[in-house]
Amino acid sequence: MNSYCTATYRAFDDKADFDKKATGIAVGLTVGSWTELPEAKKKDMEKHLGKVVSVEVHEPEAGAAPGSLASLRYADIRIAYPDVNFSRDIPALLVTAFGKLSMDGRIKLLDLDFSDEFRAGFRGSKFGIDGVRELLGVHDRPLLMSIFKSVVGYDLPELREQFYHQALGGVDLIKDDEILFENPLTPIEKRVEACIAAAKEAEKQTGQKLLYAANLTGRTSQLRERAKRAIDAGANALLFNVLAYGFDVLQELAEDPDINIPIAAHPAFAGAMYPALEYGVASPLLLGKLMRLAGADLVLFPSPYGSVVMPKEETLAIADALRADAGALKTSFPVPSAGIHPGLVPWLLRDFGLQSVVNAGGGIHGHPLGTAAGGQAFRQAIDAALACVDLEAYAAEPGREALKTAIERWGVKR
Ligand code: 1AE
Repeated sequence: MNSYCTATYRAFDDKADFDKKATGIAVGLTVGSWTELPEAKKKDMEKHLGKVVSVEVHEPEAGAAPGSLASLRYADIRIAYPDVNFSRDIPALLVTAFGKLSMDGRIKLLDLDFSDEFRAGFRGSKFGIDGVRELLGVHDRPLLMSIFKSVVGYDLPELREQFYHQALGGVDLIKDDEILFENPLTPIEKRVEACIAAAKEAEKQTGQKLLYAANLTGRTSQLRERAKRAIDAGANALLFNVLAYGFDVLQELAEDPDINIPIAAHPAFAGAMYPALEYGVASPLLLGKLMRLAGADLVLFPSPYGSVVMPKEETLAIADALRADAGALKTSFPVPSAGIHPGLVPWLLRDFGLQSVVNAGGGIHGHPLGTAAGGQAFRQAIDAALACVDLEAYAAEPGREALKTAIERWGVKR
């Protein structure tokens, strides 16, 4: 029996016959032409033919705000593509379902439903939420991640110092800034050696384990060897700019038996793909489903209330795609990020729950009492939110100067 992967599109057009358009897509992206084929050939080609599953037309609503979705004429179209047409890899599926079509008028790819057969070709992440928690020994609260800031042009002792202060604040993970590339001052192996040494020193004081996600960069052909050298130097996690390289490169790294450490996916470049209403790829597919399928253990994306924002329903849909049941695929940690400060923590917990990572750069380094206090303020904010205690009331108690000062600096979102 044939199995199919199903794509959902939103196509916009003021006049089009959407049923005809859907048939054109289903035929055009599979067998190319149908009506002209001789009957005998049709029998052979049937198993390769795309099928229109549904077409739901939405007419513009009177009085809708100009430019809003409701003001536009569009159709949600579902097309099933036979698995027999493409190999078991993300590039093949993307080119089938949204290759040429992505350039053909006002159309956005909303979703892809993978057949069991297609999904069986993927191992997903090696660690997932449970595996990362196991490495850290933390099971009862959201994790806290800190981001290096001011890294370009700095040398190893300077990065080590910055790392040490972040570690002292009680964070669980520290990630490189995504713009720190291979460079003579702080090549990845040297960076890893220096930062892991700082992590061990900090652990003596905090008693806390820590993962350092070192940014894996450079030419694709060199990534595997570079990752292995970083691991030999002590690396215990990696950061990867997935969209600049492609999902398949992430999959190669995640499946490599010698790269046995978690991979955090950075969303850099995603803004070129998801925000337009009428074009591109919807963010829950781009940063949720596909990241998880390709093997990300943690996925960063903009939050609904920081400095770089994304509509809340999209952020929740990304988190859902990373954690929903997906057969044998492990879950991935949602990491809503950008402009996060302690006053947002109750919102982050309410919206993303325990199985998420609170992540901040400026919200830690910019703490008036220093970077370590920045981490401590977040840990205190997490404790308060878990106890369902008002942040300001919690901060007013003795020993909570870090949180109190952070609230003075950034406020509390109400
Ligand atoms: C969505 C990615 C966020 C990110 O990578 C980053 O560096 C955030 O920094 P802050 O927390 O906004 O300073």
